[in-house]
Amino acid sequence: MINKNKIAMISGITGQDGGYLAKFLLEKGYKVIGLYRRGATDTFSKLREHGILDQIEMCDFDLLEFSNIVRLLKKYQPDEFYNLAAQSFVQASFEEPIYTACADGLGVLYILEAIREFSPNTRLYQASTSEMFGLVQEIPQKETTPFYPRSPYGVAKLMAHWMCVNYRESFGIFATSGILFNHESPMRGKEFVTRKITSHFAEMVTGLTDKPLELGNLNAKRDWGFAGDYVKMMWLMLQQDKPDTYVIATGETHPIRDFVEEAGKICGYDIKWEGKEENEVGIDKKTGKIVVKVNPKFYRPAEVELLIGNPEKAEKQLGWKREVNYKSLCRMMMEADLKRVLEGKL
Ligand code: G4F
Repeated sequence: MINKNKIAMISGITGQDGGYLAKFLLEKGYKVIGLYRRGATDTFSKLREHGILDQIEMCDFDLLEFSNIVRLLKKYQPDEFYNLAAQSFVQASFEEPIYTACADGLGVLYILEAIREFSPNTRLYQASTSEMFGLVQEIPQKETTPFYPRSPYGVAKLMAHWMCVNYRESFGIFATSGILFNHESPMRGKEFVTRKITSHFAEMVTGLTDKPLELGNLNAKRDWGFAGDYVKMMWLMLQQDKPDTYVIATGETHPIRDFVEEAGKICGYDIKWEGKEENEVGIDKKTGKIVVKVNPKFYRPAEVELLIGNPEKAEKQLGWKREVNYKSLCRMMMEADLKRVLEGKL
């Protein structure tokens, strides 16, 4: 309980990271102000599942409403502001590029301006992303790797990242940018590939569906960590003497098909692959049943083929080490979805 009187404001609190971070900060004694967008499809279910909803003061918030951001900052003068709000689904950003650019790019500038004018002592954590590396210019990617985003989402996030750097250098605002690689958990939305896989397999193996799982590019590689580990880094970054930029990653990468096989194994499927590209299928060797099928509908106009991060700076400077590895993460997610199916809560 070292931070009894500190106030943390978390935008995007209803998302995966918001729940883990709020829980972590409440345990540290923070007063947590949760900002959420009224009408967002994702409501309070994750906060309820964490058992913390009644401990958070919830406020309406919209990244595109400057006056609303100003009022909140003036009223609470938070010690720490974690900006986790965003249109965070890469594929959707190709269909909603303007909204994505406004929310994920301009929205962060609104927050920075509001901090600069009305709450200059607030420390900002900006949720940056490995999507900014896109067509990677170096392997593995670190803080100094040149950026090459491959989606409107990545471009918008890059604008936000550079705004943080600029406000740091120009106005002395404590704006820290955490370049987080993919981070997953049982609280991940089902539109993201890992959770799409575990939720579908849970339904398939329990007989709730007999349809194969339909996926896009099986060969893209991701560096997947556990969201519960990564939120601790967000906090650590704001406890430093100076704002900075940090890569948070595991340093391991796996293709999507590997995660499919791993999750499948936990459900008793032994998957072999047949066919090529859009005709590829995954067949359970024991039953001969097709359990996975490629559907080009899920291909992206421009793909990020490979992500693998180098977390050395964060490990050294922040003294951080992840606790959950790839296989345990996959098992944790698969088992959580199997349990949800059995309890009728998927
Ligand atoms: O799970 P994804 O949708 O995550 P993506 O695009 O890597 O983005 C996530 O991580 C970023 C950090 O690097 C965050 F900034 C971002 O907000 C988000 O959290 O897709 C992962 C990979 C892609 O290569 C995609 O093409 O999986 C491939 N994939 C193949 N089939 C699929 C599917 N992705 C989804 N969502 N659905 C599929 O059916």
